[in-house]
Amino acid sequence: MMTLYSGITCPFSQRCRFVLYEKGMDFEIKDVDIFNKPEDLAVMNPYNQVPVLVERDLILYESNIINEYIDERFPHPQLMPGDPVMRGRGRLVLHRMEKELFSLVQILENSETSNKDQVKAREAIGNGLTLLAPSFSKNKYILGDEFSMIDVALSPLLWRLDYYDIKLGKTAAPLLKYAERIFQREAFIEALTPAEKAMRR
Ligand SMILES: N[C@@H](CCC(=O)N[C@@H](CS)C(=O)NCC(=O)O)C(=O)O
Repeated sequence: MMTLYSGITCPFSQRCRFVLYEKGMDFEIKDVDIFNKPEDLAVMNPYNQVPVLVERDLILYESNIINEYIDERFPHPQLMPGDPVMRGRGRLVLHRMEKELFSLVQILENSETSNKDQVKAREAIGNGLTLLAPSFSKNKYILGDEFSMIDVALSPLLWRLDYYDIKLGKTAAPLLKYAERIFQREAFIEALTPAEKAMRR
């Protein structure tokens, strides 16, 4: 059985919990307090971070790498596109998402970053998401008509917009509608921790 070491408010861990519930197989989630990390976390992950996935002698870290493994190990429903061209595009979008949005999320998650950096990060995330918003007028999901791993990867940020105090432009309505579509998925709801549920009322 797979075991996921997961932070109860960690957006990266939420991605992996979401995929585990989408697959509907047996797994175990171990909650990790990131302010009081267990000693074995640094043994499993040289960056000493969650999420970490353990399955027998396999230990994986990095949320997107964990999620691709789960997707290949349990192919139904398939969350990475089956077609190599679309899969290539999907990976590129994931890469850009990490570089342009989630590097800023990490600034907001790190209590040691300066207030000035946090303000700048909030503003840049708001602008980036507002630019992305019009594409959801024509597309149901990020890659088109099909829900995919790329939607999984973005969803923890969308869930935290109010919690992070991120302001979106007036043209962001299609993005918010898209976010609600993701939030209604059974697996999304099941994957939320009580602390994450409390982030939105
Ligand atoms: N790029 C990593 C980021 C993981 C990450 O930043 N985890 C945070 C919690 S949200 C963590 O473990 N922080 C504790 C620390 O860095 O000491 C991923 O995608 O898994």
